[in-house]
Amino acid sequence: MIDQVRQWVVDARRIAVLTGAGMSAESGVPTFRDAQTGLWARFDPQQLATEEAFRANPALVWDWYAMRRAMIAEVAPNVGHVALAAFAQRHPGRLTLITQNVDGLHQRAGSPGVLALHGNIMEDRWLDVPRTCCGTQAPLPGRPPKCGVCGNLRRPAVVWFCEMLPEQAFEEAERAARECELMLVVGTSGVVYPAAGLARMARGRVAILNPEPTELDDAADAVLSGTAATLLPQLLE
Ligand code: BV8
Repeated sequence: MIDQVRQWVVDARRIAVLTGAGMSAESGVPTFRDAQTGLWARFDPQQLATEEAFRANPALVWDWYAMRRAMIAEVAPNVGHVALAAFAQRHPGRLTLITQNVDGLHQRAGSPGVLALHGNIMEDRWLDVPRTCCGTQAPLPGRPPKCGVCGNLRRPAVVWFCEMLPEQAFEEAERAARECELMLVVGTSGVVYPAAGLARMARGRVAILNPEPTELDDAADAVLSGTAATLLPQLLE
């Protein structure tokens, strides 16, 4: 089956790639649903990754992100990230990379034009926007940092549950799905929408790369049972 998918890669002029947390597992970043190390196991992202939780307990949610930021700062892109970046550099304009991941590892590996649907955990922004005052004053240090004039809080620049995805990025991702001849779906359980829905929008063939079954397997033309760092270098060499 991998030889078949490799031929699909060779033949496809437009390739879309949708990645999830499993893409970064071999870099040492826990996935959300891995029972042993996954963040779902130790924290309930349904509770923590929401504006409601942040407003209710800003320090707790800020600390959760600070712990994740520190962990991500210690890791590096794996050979799967590097294979995607190298392919995009060898074939400009042929591969569109769409990620649900907030760890920035695709960008650090050198992938161009990454469509980061859920934002970037290493950046933050003001909680209350649009801003009406104190635009000049730097936020006061704290957990989370806050504005000394109006009390506005800094928050991670990620998309929380029940928040809209960045409009332009998602529009470009939908277009890439609808125009592609091949979509590689790598390291995602296919549970979180609307990102997972892109795999069902794909015009072309869909190949899933995952060591476990996913919620999207029924939409696939091929399911490769394996890891991102093992399969991607073989498919994209
Ligand atoms: C929204 C940032 C409109 C924060 C994240 C239908 C339509 C629209 C919305 C919904 C819908 N149904 C439900 C919803 C609501 C909700 C949702 O999808 N809920 C789920 C839980 C049911 N969606 C939303 O709220 C989205 N917004 O819809 O806006 C709207 C507005 C108002 C009201 C309603 C709707 C926003 C979703 C974004 C949430 N933010 N991240 C943060 O990180 O703190 S999502 C989070 O989950 C991460 O980004 C993660 O990437 C993502 C998805 O999970 P996966 O990537 O798939 O990771 P997972 O752990 O699940 O799986 C890992 C996989 O890797 C496994 O399959 C494993 O086998 C595999 N694996 C392991 N090792 C490897 C591997 N694969 C390869 N190699 C390996 N080595």
